[in-house]
Amino acid sequence: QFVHNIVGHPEFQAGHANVDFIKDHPELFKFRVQQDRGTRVLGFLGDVIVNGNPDVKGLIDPKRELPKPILPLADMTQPPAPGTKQKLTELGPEGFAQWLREDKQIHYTDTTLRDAHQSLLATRMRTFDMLKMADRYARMHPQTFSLECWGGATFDVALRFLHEDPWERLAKLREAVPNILLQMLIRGANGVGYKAYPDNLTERFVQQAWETGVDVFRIFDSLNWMKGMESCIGFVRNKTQGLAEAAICYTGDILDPKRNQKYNLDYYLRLAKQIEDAGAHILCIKDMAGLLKPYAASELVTALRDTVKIPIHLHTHDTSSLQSATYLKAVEAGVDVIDVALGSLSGLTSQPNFNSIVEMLRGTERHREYNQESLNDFSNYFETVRDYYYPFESGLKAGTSEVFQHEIPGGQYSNLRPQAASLGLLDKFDDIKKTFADVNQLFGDIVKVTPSSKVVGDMALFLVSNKLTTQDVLEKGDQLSFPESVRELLRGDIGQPEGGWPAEVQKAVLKDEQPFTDRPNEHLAPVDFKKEWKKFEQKFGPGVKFTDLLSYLLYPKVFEQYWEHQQQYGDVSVVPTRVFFYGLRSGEETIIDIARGKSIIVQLRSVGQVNDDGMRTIFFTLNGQTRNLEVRDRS
Ligand code: BTN
Ligand code: 3PY
Ligand code: ZN
Repeated sequence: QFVHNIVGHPEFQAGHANVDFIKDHPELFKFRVQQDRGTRVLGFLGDVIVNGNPDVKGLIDPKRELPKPILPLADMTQPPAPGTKQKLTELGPEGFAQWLREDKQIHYTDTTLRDAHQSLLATRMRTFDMLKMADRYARMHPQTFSLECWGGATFDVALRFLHEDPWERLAKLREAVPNILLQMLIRGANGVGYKAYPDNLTERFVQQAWETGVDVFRIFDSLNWMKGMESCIGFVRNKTQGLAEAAICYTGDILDPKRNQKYNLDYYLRLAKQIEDAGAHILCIKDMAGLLKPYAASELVTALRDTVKIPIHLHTHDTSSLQSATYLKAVEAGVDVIDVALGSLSGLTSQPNFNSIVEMLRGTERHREYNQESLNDFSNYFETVRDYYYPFESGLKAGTSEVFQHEIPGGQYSNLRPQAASLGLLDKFDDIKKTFADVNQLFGDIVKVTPSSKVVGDMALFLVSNKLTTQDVLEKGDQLSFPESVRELLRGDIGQPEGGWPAEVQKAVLKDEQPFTDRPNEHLAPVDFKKEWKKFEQKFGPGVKFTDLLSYLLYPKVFEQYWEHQQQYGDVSVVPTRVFFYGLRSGEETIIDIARGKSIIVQLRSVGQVNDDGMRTIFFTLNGQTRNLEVRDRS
């Protein structure tokens, strides 16, 4: 932090100043000259040109050509037609839910801007590529139920790797799409994080998300624990006029006698009823790993329609490549909304293909009309955009029925491989997938979705890298020290699974530590927002926003680093993606819209030799004027 001012210094204010105060506090002299936006963004480009973007380090193919995406056609002289957003305002959440349940035509949630890239490209899609198409989409496809565009892992990744503000992303998407419901994924008491947060923090988060633009809150608990969802459902109902959509996470196979001891039809119906009773406006079947097979979908959706009165929204991942059949059966059984992704970002660990599913139903009573030519334009746009993110592709080439054994969620699959690679275990990936299934059984056969799935993954990596089996855990667990996340899970930090934790595993992992069975949030002090805001402003200086405080409270270290980056380089979300990841070549130029109505044209002329101080001079032109910049070569 930069505290320039002696009287503003917290220690001085606390009365701890003496004659040596100035000498002891060199930070008082680290003046930050606030540069203009153009200069700051040049600084960022300079660093990427000289040192590369660390996020793609070692993953770049310099010969790869990256053509420019073609924007889908739309009549931008007209405002977007009214859609589900206006319908929600008109009917209110209860009335809207009833309308949805009674509507005959199938509804579509487009997940391209959240789960599709989370599951295929390690969540790296930037706001830049979303904003180019969003206002066109609002005009061309206003009949879409919702755009899933926020929450899940996007919050963390935006701040941590993309150095952009997730709240700004949401606000800008809201402005571009005033007519279609915007949807987020929230992990109940775990918010958009990996642990339990104080209830009043989640409450403020939900309220702020609504105020910034979220309409549909898809709420789940990673163990299907009602206590992890209930309060969040309440926050949406009490603090917003949005829709509380709560999820049953689907695991196992209700039609397989070997897998349906615990997770059978009765189990899901019971949970669905509890969700309805807790006040959810919509019920979601969240099939995060793509395990819901077609005939099971028939049975489940039919029974759920008989059990609850609220509409049913189905989410799946096409990891096995079977899931369009699941949608067919679910649509026949009366599901109200299904999740799809634009063609070029569909399939494999992502959602089924929007463009094709529309055609699957054409000519039937449940068909909803779409301009297919335009849907294909949008798919083609993202096909080119996807290329820019090639370093983040998972390597999965075809659907795999292995998923029915390992049950790894789509959103985790693309992360587990690089995690294994970073531990030097890539050649053991098959073993890791099998061990993932073993660990699931060791933990008592649990629901696996963020964050519980991450813990199962951590344990699988731990066992494989230490050449241990789940049997070893039971036999000599008392001599082993397990990953911290495994201890937390078995202590009850993220809640209770159906049937409780297996006692002998708990004993082996926790040793003498006592587990708890109540809500982990009960052990957390509520956030004192007045006090936190004051501390926050003092630490980060004036100019911070309330949304920054929320980001900080959820991810303190990540936010701090984001803030440093933001101070040094400004808002880098406006940098075109190709330049953001790969820099510029000599002679190449780029146009950057650094603020509303203000663009700069930057050309890289050349990069100088590294000098004795380890610096290089970079010769740019900015709007035709020569600009030289000194950049440290850290390579
Ligand atoms: C260009 O002129 O096309 C850009 C050249 C950038 C070269 C940078 S300097 C630091 C790093 N080390 C290299 O060998 N190449 C890059
Ligand atoms: C997330 O929590 O990010 C998920 O996508 C879970 O499926
Ligand atoms: Zn998903």
